[in-house]
Amino acid sequence: MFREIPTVLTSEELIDKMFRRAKKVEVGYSRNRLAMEKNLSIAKIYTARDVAVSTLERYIEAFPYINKLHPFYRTLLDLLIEKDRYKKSLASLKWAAGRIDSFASRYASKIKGAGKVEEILKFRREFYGRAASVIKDISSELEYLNRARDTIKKIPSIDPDLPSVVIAGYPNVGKSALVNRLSSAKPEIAPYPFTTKGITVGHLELKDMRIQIIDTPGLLDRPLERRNKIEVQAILALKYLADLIVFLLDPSETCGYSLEDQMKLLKDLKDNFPVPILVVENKSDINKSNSENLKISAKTGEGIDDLVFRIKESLQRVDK
Ligand SMILES: Nc1nc2c(ncn2[C@@H]2O[C@H](COP(=O)(O)OP(=O)(O)OP(=O)(O)O)[C@@H](O)[C@H]2O)c(=O)[nH]1
Ligand SMILES: [Mg+2]
Repeated sequence: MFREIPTVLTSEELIDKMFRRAKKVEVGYSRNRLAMEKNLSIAKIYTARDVAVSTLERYIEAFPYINKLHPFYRTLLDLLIEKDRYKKSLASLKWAAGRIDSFASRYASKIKGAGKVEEILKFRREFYGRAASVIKDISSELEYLNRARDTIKKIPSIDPDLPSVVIAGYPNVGKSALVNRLSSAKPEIAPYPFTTKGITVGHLELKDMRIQIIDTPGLLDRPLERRNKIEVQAILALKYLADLIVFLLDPSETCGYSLEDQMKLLKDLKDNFPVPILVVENKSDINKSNSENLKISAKTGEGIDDLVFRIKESLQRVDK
């Protein structure tokens, strides 16, 4: 959803683009040299204005309006960009477009009233100079927005409005295996700030429901206390996305973590996520505990139907 933001030109590139287009403008021949020069200059000015204004407006349109975003995205953006600077930069683009537009009208009417060709050319040059200087005035804002664009593009493209299940649990308990097992198509990796791996999004297609299954490698796989503040917030942003957390335990401990440590992580998530948590034991093919928890094997498929039933049941209770 954030992929469509165009590259933001530097002020030099934008000025260059403006003049290059204006240079190409031609008008029909007229015997009246003065009238012809006027038409030509006005057409050039309007072309330059159109290039500048439409480019700037395209940027303003393309950058997301943070306050209107889904809270999941809003939280991530708040962490990733300086919100005030972002808003000010977009406002200054709007200001620049307005300035250039009004210079264009003013100089076009000056040209209309001009009595000599030299005057026309002088006004045209003056317009160019002023338009270029307006764009130079916003050069740091343009550069900042281009950096913000790179950051925004790293935000995962997931549909926050689909019912979503987030899979949590220590490394190697079988989270990815489960997402693969549940997803009809190949899960896609969406970049996520603060992890190198990104999060994986698969879809569980049921007759009457499409459910997003999200694997979060490196995020919900160890206690929050071992994270810095920003990372914690980025992790907690997942609460806006998750309608249900499936917490995977590996009672076989072949994952390399004791069941005791795994239970500690579960408690940590319970304390921090105001989201229903379904505890599921994986690897039932090699180890079965005598607990009440749902038991599955992501490897053999045992218990998966029950799990799907439980997920569906839990999601139907939430109103989306
Ligand atoms: N026997 C058995 N092995 C399993 C099962 N599910 C996963 N595994 C194995 O456990 C190992 C880890 O599985 P992954 O799905 O990569 O685990 P993960 O939780 O995604 O691990 P990270 O991405 O590192 O957090 C792999 O070797 C899997 O083949 C299962 O149900 N039974
Ligand atoms: Mg994994």
